[in-house]
Amino acid sequence: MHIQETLPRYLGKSVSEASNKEIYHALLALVQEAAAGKKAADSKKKLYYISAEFLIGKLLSNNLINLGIYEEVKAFLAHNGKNLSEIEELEPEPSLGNGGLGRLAACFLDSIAALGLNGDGIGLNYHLGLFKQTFENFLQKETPDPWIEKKSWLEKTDVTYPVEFGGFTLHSRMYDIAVTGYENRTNKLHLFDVDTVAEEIVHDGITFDKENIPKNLTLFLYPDDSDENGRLLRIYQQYFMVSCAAQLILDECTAKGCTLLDLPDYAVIQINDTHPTLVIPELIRLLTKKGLTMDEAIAVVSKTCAYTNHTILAEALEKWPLSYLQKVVPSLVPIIEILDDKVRRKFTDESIAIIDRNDTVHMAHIDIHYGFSVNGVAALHTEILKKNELHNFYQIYPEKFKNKTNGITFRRWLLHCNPLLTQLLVSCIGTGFYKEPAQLEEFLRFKTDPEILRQLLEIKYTNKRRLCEYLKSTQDITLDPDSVFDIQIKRLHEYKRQQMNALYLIDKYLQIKAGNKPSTPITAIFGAKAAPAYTIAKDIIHLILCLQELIRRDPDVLPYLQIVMVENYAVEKAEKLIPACDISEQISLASKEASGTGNMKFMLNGAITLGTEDGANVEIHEQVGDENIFLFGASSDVVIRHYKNADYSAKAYYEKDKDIQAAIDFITGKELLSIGNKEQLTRLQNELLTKDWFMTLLDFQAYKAKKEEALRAYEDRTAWAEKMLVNIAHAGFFSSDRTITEYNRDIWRL
Ligand code: CJB
Repeated sequence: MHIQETLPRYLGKSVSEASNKEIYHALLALVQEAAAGKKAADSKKKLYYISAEFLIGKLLSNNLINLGIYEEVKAFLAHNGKNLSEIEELEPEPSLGNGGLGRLAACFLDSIAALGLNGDGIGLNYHLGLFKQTFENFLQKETPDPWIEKKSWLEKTDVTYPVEFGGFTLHSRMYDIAVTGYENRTNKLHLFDVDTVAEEIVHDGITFDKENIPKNLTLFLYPDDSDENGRLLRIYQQYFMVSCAAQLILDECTAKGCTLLDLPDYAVIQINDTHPTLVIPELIRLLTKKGLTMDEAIAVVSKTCAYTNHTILAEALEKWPLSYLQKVVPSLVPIIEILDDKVRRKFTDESIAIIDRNDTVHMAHIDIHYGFSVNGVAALHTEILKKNELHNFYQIYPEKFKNKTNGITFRRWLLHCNPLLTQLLVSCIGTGFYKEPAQLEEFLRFKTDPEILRQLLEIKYTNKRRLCEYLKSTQDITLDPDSVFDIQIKRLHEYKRQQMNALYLIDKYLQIKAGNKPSTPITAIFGAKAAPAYTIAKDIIHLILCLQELIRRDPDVLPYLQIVMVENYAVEKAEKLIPACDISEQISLASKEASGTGNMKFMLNGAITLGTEDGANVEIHEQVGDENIFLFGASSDVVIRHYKNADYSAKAYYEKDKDIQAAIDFITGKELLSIGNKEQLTRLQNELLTKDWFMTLLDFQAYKAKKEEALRAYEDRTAWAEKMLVNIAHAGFFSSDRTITEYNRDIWRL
C-alpha cells in the first residue's frame, strides 16, 4: 500500500490540512477496506468462539501492525506534522468486556487470525458497555460508557434472526468487527444487537427498567443481578446471544453443504465459561425442528461443543432456577429436562445432575455432559478441577479433561505497548520471535552484557516517565519516576486480595511515621473496577482512595510512599501501566486465581512477579526459576485443607500479631475517619476480622517479608536488570499463539 497516495484519497484533502479526528476516521475506513481484502477462503471446518465478553481494546494501532503498515503510517503522519499516538487517543475503547475472561477472548481472536485459522467470535453489542468508573468523595461511582460513535469499527450487516422468548419475539441485527491477523487472514467478531434498544431509558447513573427487554437487552454487559429482574435479564441476554449464534452457525454450515448429521465436520463451538451454555439445548432444538431425531441432535451437538472453565469460585459457577428458564425460554425447558433425564438414567450420583432436587439448573453440568472437551486455563487450575471441583465428572469422563494454559498476544502486549523494548529485542535477536515467540529465549545470551542490562533499565525508566506524564495529564497526579513502581491492576475481588496490599501500605505508612524510611521511595499503583453490587469490593476501593489522600496530605510520608488508584482501569490504561512496572502484584489466595493473564503481560515487559503459587504464577516460576520471582504464602493444598476443615480464624491472627492489629485498627482510626466514611470503613474492618473468607491475614506476614525482600533486591540495579532479562526471555511460552496452537491441535482440529 502506498500510504502517501491512499490516505489523502480517504481524507479528501492533504494530511497536513486535516484534523486528528479526520485522520482517525480516514484510517478507520482505510483499515476496514484493507482488512476486508484479506478475507481468506473458508476451510470446511470453522471455529465459533462464543463469549459474553470480548475486551478487545482500541483497534487502530493493532490493526495497522497486523496489516504491516504501522511504521509506514506513523512515518508518513510524522512527516506531515501529525502524531499517531495523539490520533490513537481519540479512539474510544470498545466497552465489551470486564476482566481476564474477556481479554483472553480478544487475545485468542488475534492469535486465531494470526495463525491463519478459520474462526470467528460471537457475542453481544453492548451499547453502554460495562460501566465507566469515576471517583467521587473517595468512592467508586458508575456511569454509562457510550463507546459507539457514528463512525466506528462496527459494520452493520443485513443478517437478522428471530429470537423467540416466552411471550414475545425479538429480531436481531448482526454487526461485524474485522479481526486482522498479523500478516495473515482477516476473521470476524460478530456482535448481535436489537434495533429497539433505547439508551434514553438509563437514568441516575446506570439505573434502568429491567423489565423492558426490547429496550434494555443490549444496554449493558453484566447488568446488576442482585434482584430477580436482573437475573432474568442475564438469561434474556444469554439466550439471545446463543440463539443468534446457533442460527448463524447452521446457516453457514448448510451453505457449505453440511447435512446437519455431519455438523461436527463443519463447526466446532468453544463455550467461553458458562454464559453461552444455552447454545447446547438451542442447537438441539433447532436441529430437531429441521428433522433430526432427539437422539441424533444430541449426538451431533455433543461432538460439536467444547467448554472452557475459568474459575472455581462457587458464586461464579452459574445456576439458574428452572422457573426462570420457564419464563424466559420455555421452548428450551423440555430439552433441558430430557438432557437431565438421560444423565439420571445413566448415573446415580446426584452431584452431577443437570437439574438438582431444588429445580436449579447447573449450567456447567450441561457443558460437561454434552460437550466433548472440558478445559481449565492453567496447569494448577486444571488439576484442582480434576481433583476437587469437578472430580466426580473427571471420574466419568477422564478423556474430556484437558489443560490449556492461557496466553497473551505479543502484538498488543509487546510490539504495540512497548516499542522501545521491542526495538532492543530486535537489535539483539532479530524479528524471529514475532512469529515464533519461543525464540525470545535467545535473549538469554545477553544476560551478562552490561550494555544491554543498562539499556533495559533505561527503557523501563523512560516508560515510567511516560506513565508519570500520562497520570499528570489525566488525573493531575505527580509521581516520582525514580521510585519503585509496584502495580496491582485487575478486577477488584476479595480473592485477588487488594486488601492485603492495602494493609501492607498501612504498615509501611506506620513504619515511615516511626522513622523507618525505605531507601528507594515506593509508588503503589492500583487499577480496578468493582462490580456495582459488590459492597465489600467497593469498600476496599474506598480504603485505597482514603489512603491515597492521607499520604497526599502528609509531607512526612509523601517523599517515601505514594499510592495511586487509576480511574476507570481499562485496556488502554493497562497498555501504559504494564511497560512501566517494576513489581507485578499477583497475590491471590492460592487455588483461587484460575490463571491470571496480567501476570504474563508484566513478565513480558520486564516486571518481576511478587506472588503466590497460584494459577499461571506456578508456570511463570517454572520458566524463570527461584531467582527471578518472589513467591510467598500458603500453598493451594494448605488453603483447600483450611476450607475443608473450616479451621481458619482471622481473629486468631489478629490477636497474636501486633503488625496485623495495628494495620486493621488503622482502618477505623482517626486519620482515615477524617477523610473517609465510617460506615464503609467499619464494614470492611469487620469483614476482615470476622470472616476474611480469602484468608488475607493468613498470608500477611509472608507477604510483607517477601515484599521487603523484593524491595531490597531492587536496590542492586544490575542484578535486578538480570532478573528482568530472564523474565522477558522466558515469556515466549505465554504467547497466545502457543495456546491457540494447542487448542487447535487437541480440541478444534481445524
Ligand atoms: N475470569 O475474568 C474472569 N471472569 C469470570 O467470570 C471467571 C474467570 C478470569 O478468566 C481469566 C482467563 O481465563 C483467568 O486468567 C482468571 O484467572 C479468571 O479469574
